[in-house]
Amino acid sequence: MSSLEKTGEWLPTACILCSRNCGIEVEVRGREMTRIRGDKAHPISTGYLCQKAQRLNYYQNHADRLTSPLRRREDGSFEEISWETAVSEIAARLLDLRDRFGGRSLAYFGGGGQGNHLAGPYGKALRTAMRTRNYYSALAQEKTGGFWVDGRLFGKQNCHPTEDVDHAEVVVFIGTNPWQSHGIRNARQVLREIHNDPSRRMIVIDPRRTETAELADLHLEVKPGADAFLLAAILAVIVRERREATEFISNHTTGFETVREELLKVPVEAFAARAGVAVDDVYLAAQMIAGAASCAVRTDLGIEQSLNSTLNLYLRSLMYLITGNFAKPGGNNLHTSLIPLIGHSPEGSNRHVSAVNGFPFIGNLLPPNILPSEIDTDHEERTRGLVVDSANPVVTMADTKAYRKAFAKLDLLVVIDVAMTETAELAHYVLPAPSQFEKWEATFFNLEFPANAFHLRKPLFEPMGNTLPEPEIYARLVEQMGALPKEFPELAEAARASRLAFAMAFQKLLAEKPELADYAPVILYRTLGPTLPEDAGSAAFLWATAHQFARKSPDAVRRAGHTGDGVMLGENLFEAILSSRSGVVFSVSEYEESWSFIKHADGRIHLEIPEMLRALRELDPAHSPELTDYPFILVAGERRSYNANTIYRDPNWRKTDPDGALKIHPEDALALGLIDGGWARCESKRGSVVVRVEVSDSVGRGQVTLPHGYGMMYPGSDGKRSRTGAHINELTAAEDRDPVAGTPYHKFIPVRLAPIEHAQA
Ligand SMILES: Nc1nc2c(c(=O)[nH]1)N[C@H]1C(S)=C(S)[C@@H](COP(=O)(O)OP(=O)(O)OC[C@H]3O[C@@H](n4cnc5c(=O)[nH]c(N)nc54)[C@H](O)[C@@H]3O)O[C@H]1N2
Ligand SMILES: Nc1nc2c(c(=O)[nH]1)N[C@H]1C(S)=C(S)[C@@H](COP(=O)(O)OP(=O)(O)OC[C@H]3O[C@@H](n4cnc5c(=O)[nH]c(N)nc54)[C@H](O)[C@@H]3O)O[C@H]1N2
Ligand code: SF4
Ligand SMILES: [Mo]
Repeated sequence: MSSLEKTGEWLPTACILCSRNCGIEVEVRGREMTRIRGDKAHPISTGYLCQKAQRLNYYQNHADRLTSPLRRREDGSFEEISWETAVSEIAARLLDLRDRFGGRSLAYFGGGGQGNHLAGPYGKALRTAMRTRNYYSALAQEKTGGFWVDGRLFGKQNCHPTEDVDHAEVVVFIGTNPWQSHGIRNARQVLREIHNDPSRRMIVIDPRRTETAELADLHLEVKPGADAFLLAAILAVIVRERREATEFISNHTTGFETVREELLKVPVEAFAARAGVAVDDVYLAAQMIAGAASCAVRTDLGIEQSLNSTLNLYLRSLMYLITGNFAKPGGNNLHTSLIPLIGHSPEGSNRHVSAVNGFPFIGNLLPPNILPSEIDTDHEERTRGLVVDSANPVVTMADTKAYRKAFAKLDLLVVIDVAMTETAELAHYVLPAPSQFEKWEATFFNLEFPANAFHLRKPLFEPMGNTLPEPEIYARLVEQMGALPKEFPELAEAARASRLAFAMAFQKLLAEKPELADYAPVILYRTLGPTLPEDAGSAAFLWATAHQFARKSPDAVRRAGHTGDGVMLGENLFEAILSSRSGVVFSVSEYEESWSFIKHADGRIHLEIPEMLRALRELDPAHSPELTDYPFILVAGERRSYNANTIYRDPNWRKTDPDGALKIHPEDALALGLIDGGWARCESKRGSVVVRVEVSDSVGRGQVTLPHGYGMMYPGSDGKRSRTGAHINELTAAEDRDPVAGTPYHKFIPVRLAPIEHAQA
């Protein structure tokens, strides 16, 4: 691939820092990414990018890149080993644990971050060989409450509604700051468009006066953690004033009467007061939402990672559903997926719960908040072996202390990463992967509607050092574990002959040996893979994916401009995915098609969720959390201009906010004797961190905020490793989580603060 080592050429790829994955073009010189600009040919981002993407060379080239498989010695140091040794030893230890303690003793974490999901299906093959379902990921510390609600409303947890912000008259942002975090297409551009258009309105529900809130027509400064009260009050006003969409409700839903009765019991004034919002503003919001020709509701961590998380997400769904803003332009719509991001876990089955806590899977995932207690126990089915890929849970998941303690008890910890992370440092084996610009990659964030796109990215550089792409690592492990033969000569031969011959041979194999279906990605990689151009073998499974999708949704594929009859439509879709360097629209839906994505047998939306209505009944406006010892509410994890999860390790990528300062209201700072630029100790019931102070009136009294994505170790010019900024998950506790989804209460961490001298800091 030395032809990739070009000088001064602009090459298309995508930004890997958030789920938008904006198309970018990179000027490449040697192994450096020298300049970066938006790619106008990308079908969704059309040239947009934000300031974080400009710095991607700090991800590509830094001191912590891994270049060789490593094995930990007794004394904790690492030695370089060959891939053959690594694969055979790991496979043997996985088999040993599996066969002695059962597949349930093994677990898997991650499998893809903000930019890399192409290895996902291969990771699934490894889980099949491990005979485990235990699958933890960052999604299950934010989105699973919503998935659970969607499962009840629409029939399956992977019925995923997406908000059509582009066409909405009124947009409601709850607990999200898209100006910084994005989450919606070309956020800054779109937010300005809404702000400047007199016929459109924006409502923001956020305790902080964020950049997004500054652009809003109505900013409801809810008290931290009190969203359930506010959302219930808004819904109550809508039904009290009979502003619900009567015809939509009777034609398309069930259970409304029960929901309505519960909402009518909501004491609007008391709930508004508890939420800290003027009653008039509650009425105004209800009128704006119910009176709009169309309304899209977009939510994120501000309500997902706070008190009443799953209830909040249910109430936000009712907001667009009872007002009839579903399956229409400017509403929330179910969308197609070329590759679904998650699956569906049946409720009430004892096979779909964790071994120790009995915690139910949602969307096939378990919440990271329970993992330490699944390991650190005497339970006979405790987790003993763990494979982590593309995640740094020791820094990023709630309760670092519990994680470190639990990980020390593992019989086997394998980490696959591009960098020496805090989690990798605890591993028995560390397996190095090429960066996302050194291999074929893609994400499965294909969540758009009506036009949905997929971007298969071609590598810009040769792989660094002795790294192997994840698909190769997983294929070798699965083969070494004896789950699959190393060769399928007949398939390989058919692949060399023609795609049609291959299709027939592949179908014949799966018909004869259906048990191989879970290993299909590996089989395709080994057989069809070598026939694909430009070493794109790891994308081979997309051939089967494209065919399945075209069979299921031929009209949507044709509307996206792909042609061909029968199998040729799938074949052409695959070719388009493989050859389009800037991404391709794979489906264009009609708005009414949202109805066909509902999975309830009656085709209706089931509005009544008894557990949620009970949680609503139990909301007590007279009761507030006890805050005597820890009087401040810390938002542990704010998105800012210069944080991007833990994807950048070199702190020099930041242009501002080098320490990730704690924002505090001027009067609170004054009362505590904290000064702007000074230092403070921030202490929760679980731990304490030292923070830089930034006095800011964008936060309310009693609330303070810290960014996430700090607190990692990185070597300075003298080679000594030091920490940048506060490691906020030293403050969080695993047990502070939502009862339904297990998502953490990161936006509601009671803390106390005290000034300290710089020397101490
Ligand atoms: N710059 C940047 N962008 C990112 C990322 C990054 O690291 N940096 N990470 C990406 C990832 S992984 C994700 S999941 C998204 C998350 O994106 P967001 O959820 O939009 O980001 P946050 O800043 O964590 O939280 C959003 C808002 O919740 C508000 N909030 C806090 N407490 C409450 C509350 O009690 N109620 C309400 N209603 N709001 C509250 C905060 O003030 C904040 O403005 O961002 C993505 N984009
Ligand atoms: N307190 C608190 N904690 C938080 C948050 C918060 O707001 N507050 N935010 C949470 C959220 S929403 C999220 S999504 C998580 C994110 O946390 P994680 O899921 O742990 O993921 P990332 O920080 O995105 O980084 C993933 C890892 O992927 C590695 N990586 C990058 N490219 C590749 C690759 O090509 N292959 C492999 N194998 N590895 C690669 C990086 O080096 C890094 O170690 O953090 C969560 N943690
Ligand atoms: S919004 Fe910014 S961080 Fe997110 S993908 Fe686009 S350029 Fe990257
Ligand atoms: Mo996230």
